[in-house]
Amino acid sequence: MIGRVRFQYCKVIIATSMVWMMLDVFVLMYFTDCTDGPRCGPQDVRVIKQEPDKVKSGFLQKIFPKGLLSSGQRNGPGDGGRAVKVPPHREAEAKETFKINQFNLVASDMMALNRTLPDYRMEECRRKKYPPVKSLPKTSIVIVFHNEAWSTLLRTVHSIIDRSPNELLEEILLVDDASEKDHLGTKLTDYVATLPVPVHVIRTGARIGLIRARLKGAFVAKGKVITFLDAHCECTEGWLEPLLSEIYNDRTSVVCPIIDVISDDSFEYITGSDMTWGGFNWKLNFRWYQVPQRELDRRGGDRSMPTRTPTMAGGLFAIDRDYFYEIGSYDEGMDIWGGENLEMSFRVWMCGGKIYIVTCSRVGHVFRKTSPYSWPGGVGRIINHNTQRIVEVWMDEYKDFFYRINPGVRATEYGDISSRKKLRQKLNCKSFRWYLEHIYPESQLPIDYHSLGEMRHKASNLCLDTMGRKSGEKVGLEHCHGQGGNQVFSYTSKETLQTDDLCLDVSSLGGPVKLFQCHGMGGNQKWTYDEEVFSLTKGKQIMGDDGLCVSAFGSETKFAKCTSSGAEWEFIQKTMALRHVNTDQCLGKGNGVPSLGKCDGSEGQQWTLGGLKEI
Ligand code: LR7
Ligand code: MN
Repeated sequence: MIGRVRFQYCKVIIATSMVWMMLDVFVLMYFTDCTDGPRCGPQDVRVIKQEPDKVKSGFLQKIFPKGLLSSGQRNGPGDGGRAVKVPPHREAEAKETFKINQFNLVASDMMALNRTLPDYRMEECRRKKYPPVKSLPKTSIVIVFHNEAWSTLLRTVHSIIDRSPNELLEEILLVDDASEKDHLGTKLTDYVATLPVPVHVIRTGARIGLIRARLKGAFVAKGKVITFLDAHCECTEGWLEPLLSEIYNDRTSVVCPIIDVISDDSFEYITGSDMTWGGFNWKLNFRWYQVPQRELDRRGGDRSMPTRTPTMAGGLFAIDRDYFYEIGSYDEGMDIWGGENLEMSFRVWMCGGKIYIVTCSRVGHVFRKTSPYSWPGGVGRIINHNTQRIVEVWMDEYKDFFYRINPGVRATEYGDISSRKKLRQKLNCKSFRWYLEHIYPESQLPIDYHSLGEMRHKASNLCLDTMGRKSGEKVGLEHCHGQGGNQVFSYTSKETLQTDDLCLDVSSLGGPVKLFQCHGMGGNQKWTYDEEVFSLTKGKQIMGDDGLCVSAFGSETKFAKCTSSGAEWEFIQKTMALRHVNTDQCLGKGNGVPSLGKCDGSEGQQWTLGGLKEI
């Protein structure tokens, strides 16, 4: 209610102070006690002195909502993207209200709805010339939300209006997914009616989840392009033009900004790296990984060029509206949250489109550690339901890999997928293998693999176990439980021993065997398994498939024509040893933990790999 009153107060003031000379007085009045007093509360858009000629020409009234004027240098909480310091007497309140949205609501409410942010773009981006605004396509911006806080939602909206050429904004569509907060009712509709670009609130009625809510927004969107944003974002200077100009150049490009981090605790704006792209792990969770050299080379080392990304985070992207429908919009069968980003990523790449991270466009997003809202039917049910719809429609034979890792997922129903399968056929999409080979060869999901299952140590009959540890930590040995999970490893065709996106890694002779993020470059993560060992004794000749025989040339062995007097070999054994290539040592057990030692062919260095197959 206070907010509403304050807003009225602003309107009254502005109505009587349209003459620019009076603005000075207004500024003073408004700022005097703005440390932590009632005027600095949640709905505060602070006012500072404007350039007189712009005010006279009505510029401000066009750019900012009636009565809410702001620009230039300011020094309030959070301005300049700085961290907000919650005063000591409000710390308890901040802690208490954190759980409402899973971010520091007090900090967010202390900041201006149009706080200032520096221009974070790299130099080359600021110099870049884009097509003139009049030739770029206009965009509708679709923001879906369920119980979003007032200040984060409106800060998203203000940042769009303040930092986009308004000629490019067709409209902003706020899709309310059955929120239960008073401030998102008529207060919101009244507020947005005062904004200088068309902002419409669409109500879904019942809770339909973010995927179907976005579809509702897209359905009424009039812009040539649709830009989707989460409801707790801040767009920075020049964010929109680079996105739209990529689509202008190629309507089958789906484009994302760099997603910077707005701290969930202090609301500090922290720039993200332009050297990461989107991937996914074995559970099909979206993950950020380092952009590989291959992609840097493709861009000729120019970091201001868009990065081709295998997947997108999902919340922030722009797409040509007609193309959005041509390529199959979203899977309407997906519930509440999750999976739609990978589904769209696979679909776009496999069916002829592209996905880019446009490194000249930066938008901040409040990253949260947990989700604040309810999950009807349970988180597990929803995620498993959505994930299976991806796996079943898009992943071909790789679905077996997924189910072997995540057998529990199968217990959840996933509904009817026939229309999505038909879509894939109609669009004549390529295979998932093609996607892995051509778009994502660095994938953590091995394109080919020799084994997938437990790694059992012969002498002790124990199994290699991650112990739930993370990158940089040691791997363990435990009783084999046969339940998969922490004991599932794959020996891949890249010769890594891998579990999810972690690889067995040894960095020094005799050093500990650790888990490390797989880097795909061999090195400390390269292992051979079960190299055959022969010895030259009396015995049989060994003939290969091609009719040639193993022969000895000095200390080397080669295939050569079989002769009656040829070398005779005895096959000793399959070594079953795992040899770490860089150190030329074999994996065994020392002090109860996996460790490397000189390869000696003993039982202590023999391993059986579960799910071994020929590839
Ligand atoms: O039932 C719901 N109805 C909704 O309208 C649940 C959510 N929502 C809204 C919600 O209010 C928010 O505005 O949907 C939006 C996204 O929900 P978040 O903020 O809880 O999602 P997230 O940021 O944790 O998750 C990321 O993955 C999601 C998978 O479904 C979506 O694609 C999100 O848009 C996406 N966010 C981003 O890509 C931002 C960068 C995060 C990363 C990595
Ligand atoms: Mn989000």
